[in-house]
Amino acid sequence: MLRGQDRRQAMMLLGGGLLAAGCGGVPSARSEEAAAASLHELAAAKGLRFGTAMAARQLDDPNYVEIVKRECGAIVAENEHKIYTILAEEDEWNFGPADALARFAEEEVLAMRGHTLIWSHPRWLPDWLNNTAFDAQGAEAWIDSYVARVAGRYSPQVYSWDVINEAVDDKTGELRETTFTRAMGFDALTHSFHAAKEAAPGATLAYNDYMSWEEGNEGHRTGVLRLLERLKKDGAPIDALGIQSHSNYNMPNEFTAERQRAWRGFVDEVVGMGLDIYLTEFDVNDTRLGPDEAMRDRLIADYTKDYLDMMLSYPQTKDLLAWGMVDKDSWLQTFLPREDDVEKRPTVYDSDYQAKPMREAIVAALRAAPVRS
Ligand code: 9MR
Repeated sequence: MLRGQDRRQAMMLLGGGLLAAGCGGVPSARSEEAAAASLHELAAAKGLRFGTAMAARQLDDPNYVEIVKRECGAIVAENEHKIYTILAEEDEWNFGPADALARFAEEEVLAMRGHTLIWSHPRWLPDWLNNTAFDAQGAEAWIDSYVARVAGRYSPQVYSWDVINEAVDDKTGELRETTFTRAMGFDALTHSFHAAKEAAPGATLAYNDYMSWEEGNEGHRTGVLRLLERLKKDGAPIDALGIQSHSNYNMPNEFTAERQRAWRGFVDEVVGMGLDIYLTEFDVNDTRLGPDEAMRDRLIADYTKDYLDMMLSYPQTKDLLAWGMVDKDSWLQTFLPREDDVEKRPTVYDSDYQAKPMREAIVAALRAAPVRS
């Protein structure tokens, strides 16, 4: 079996040959092509990256590994780069799980994305850190040394970092308070970007958040725009907005024309600031749909196509990362549980590792996407 570079080159040739055969071909040749080419190859042909979140424990699941190797050009650590993993206790550094993912990415010639240097939300920072009372200088020094150690360790492998994650309160649109912002105010964010630039000068730097097209997200969207404007004004070296692309509350059949218009307005403002867009955590929640699998898969696939058509129509969109590739491992199985206890179907492959209609929708959206540089 081919591994790493050899495998990828072979796939390139295969993808290129099939693409060439597809030009002007009959419809059946086209669908064969769509079935044969990997999501990564289809994305790469448009100047995009396709990849997925991966947890270190999934390295022990040969079926998951096979899907990642077959379909993906990039991985992002699901939890392994978070402060609560790397530094759960003060001074007890734990790079083991992140290193394991980094090694896998290197062996398989997969690009590696970093998520996240500072999750700007006390719920996801370790208690010992929440309970540390910094003054401004102390907070700055802590950020400098943590970011240097983490981003430095994975530089230049990690091509892009979520420097700050979820700093905006989704209800009020205001900045969340953390031990860092208490000490430094907004400068805690700007400073983190500078620290990341210094530690990983070759990586693109993103602010990542879950504001979405859904009802009730207006304040969150406005807050994120305010935050991005301030980062730009203060000279933070920010390259992109990570749009997580979870749809948690409104169901896939509720992506209405009116919501699409409002959402497009938000994305227009973001690209108007000169930022790229990474779709960093794509999945689709089906909590309130009936249990019928075929019906759910169809609605999820339709939504996937509509959402990706819109987002990939922006040449600024560079990455499409799924938040997991197999249903049974999705965080959504336990988040907002279904009342009927039926398994959710939020990802590309079902729990028997079989591709679902969502995959065809991604193929169609990638094929329809304009080429970007
Ligand atoms: O999928 C992740 C889950 O395993 C973790 O328990 C959870 C808390 O760390 O984070 C999940 O991933 C989140 C991501 O880091 C940030 N955006 C929302 C994602 C889903 O909650």
